[in-house]
Amino acid sequence: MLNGGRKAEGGGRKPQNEATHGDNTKGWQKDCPLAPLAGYKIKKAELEGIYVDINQLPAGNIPEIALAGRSNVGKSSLINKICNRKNLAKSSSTPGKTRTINYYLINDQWFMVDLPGYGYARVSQKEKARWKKMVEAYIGKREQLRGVIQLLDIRHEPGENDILMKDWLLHLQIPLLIVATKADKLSRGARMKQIAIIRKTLDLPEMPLVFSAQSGDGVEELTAALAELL
Ligand SMILES: Nc1nc2c(ncn2[C@@H]2O[C@H](COP(=O)(O)OP(=O)(O)O)[C@@H](O)[C@H]2O)c(=O)[nH]1
Ligand SMILES: [Mg+2]
Repeated sequence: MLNGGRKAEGGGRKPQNEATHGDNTKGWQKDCPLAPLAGYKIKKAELEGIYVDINQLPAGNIPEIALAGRSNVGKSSLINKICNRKNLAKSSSTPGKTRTINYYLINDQWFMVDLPGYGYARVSQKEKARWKKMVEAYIGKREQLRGVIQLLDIRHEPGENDILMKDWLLHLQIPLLIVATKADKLSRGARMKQIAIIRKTLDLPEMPLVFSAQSGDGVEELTAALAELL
């Protein structure tokens, strides 16, 4: 997990008083930090709302984890997979259409936030500007934000927007997890090669999490990482 050099606890926007994994895990966490997280399960997921205006986002202090990435990178598919649901998040065959922020309430505890995808060529400058304003305002100001999952297609070298997004998140010291999606599309050898390219292009100190919504690779690791972010 990248966090701009910041220690995992303290600092940033993380509240000091909340234990989202249930009080019974507190003792565990002290002695063996990963033990309770490895078993974290998403048991309940529901669409909470679809927003076009960040001024209308839910009030209150429910923690949020946002998903960022290019259109078509596999955000909706990832949500469906880790929530074990077929059509919770609409996977669109016309990428770039949705410029909304979609909120999913997970385990009645936290929100997974599907941000509109960037970098889709066939939208107008005006649309792009609107996207930029909305996502910048969300990531820059949202107090409830605990971390961002940035998705990259494992087959492609990260683009300019991917690099800008990652640098910006680090700059803001927002905990960041990079996930390489669509792993099933490559052989094992090709995966390793692409992961090396992604690491180099984004200057990552660690491996991205390798994920496939088709095969289920990486689901448990990702779920544990989400729990850790909260
Ligand atoms: N083979 C494969 N296809 C995927 C995977 N994830 C997404 N896709 C496909 O990629 C396309 C875009 O996925 P979607 O989840 O809608 O991307 P989004 O625009 O980021 O929400 C769809 O046709 C998906 O079926 C994956 O892990 N493996
Ligand atoms: Mg989507």
